[in-house]
Amino acid sequence: MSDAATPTVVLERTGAVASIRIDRPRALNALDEATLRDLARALRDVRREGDVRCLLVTGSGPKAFCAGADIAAMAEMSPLDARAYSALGHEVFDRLAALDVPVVAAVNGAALGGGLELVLACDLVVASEHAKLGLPETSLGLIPGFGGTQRLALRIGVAPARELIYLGRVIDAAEALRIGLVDRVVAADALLPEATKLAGELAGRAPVALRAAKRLVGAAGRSDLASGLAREIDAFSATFASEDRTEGLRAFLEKRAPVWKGR
Ligand code: CO8
Repeated sequence: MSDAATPTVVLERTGAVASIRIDRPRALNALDEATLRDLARALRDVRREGDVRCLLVTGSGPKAFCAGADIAAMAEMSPLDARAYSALGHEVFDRLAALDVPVVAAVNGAALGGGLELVLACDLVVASEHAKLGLPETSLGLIPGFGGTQRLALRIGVAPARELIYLGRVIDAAEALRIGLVDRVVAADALLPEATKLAGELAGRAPVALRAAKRLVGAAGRSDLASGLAREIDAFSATFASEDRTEGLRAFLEKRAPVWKGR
């Protein structure tokens, strides 16, 4: 459990990159209610800071990114309690997915159940070669309850999502890379440097353009193609009202690096 004196989520900032670390290593960073609330607070703080241009999400300790929802807590829950817990997880992960900056997950170990659902709410995923990923809820007589039935299918397709969820299969990083569940796999000691480098690269790119790209790509496949393409025309023309596009095109023509303002 966490309390005000011992928060289970650590928020740090290096330049334009904020990082959130789930810090409950004795329970393999499992997401009890207090940890979900600490995560919600950290996300609120990231939004309030205003000038964050990329967020990195990781877990404390060598073993786990996050071992999922708290199994001990769930053992005591009524269906009503479970509904509230599931809704809280959805609310927090929806807020993470809706952040208007790119989010990079650095998966340092097991990302299981709610832990993988946390990964699925992020934009890009860098995994340690030791990472294990899966939605094993059906092995516990449950189903994924923090968005996994939808976001896994959206990320890797319905057929491979069926196999992982129905069988509760836990896969290694190499297989996760092969099926498109993670984007990069690196040696364990290179994980944070690589993920931080990627976050820095994203933070250095045009914020207005990335914000629009994130919104549009995130909506792909969730509405009909014609509506998505129409939204792209709207967003494309809207970037022409930004200082960033004036700067980006001018910097290209002047053969210099652009200086983004984020507006
Ligand atoms: N919740 C609470 N505690 C946990 C969890 C968890 N999810 N996972 C591990 N722990 C605890 C263990 O109980 C243990 O505590 P203790 O030392 O007090 O006995 C400690 O962390 C270390 O764990 P292990 O000894 O098991 O470590 P191993 O290295 O042997 O194994 C594993 C690591 C493989 C990650 C193993 O711990 C494991 O399988 N954990 C469970 C993974 C899992 O099934 N996750 C899915 C949970 S269900 C879920 O996420 C549903 C999401 C939607 C919820 C909707 C709300 C209703």
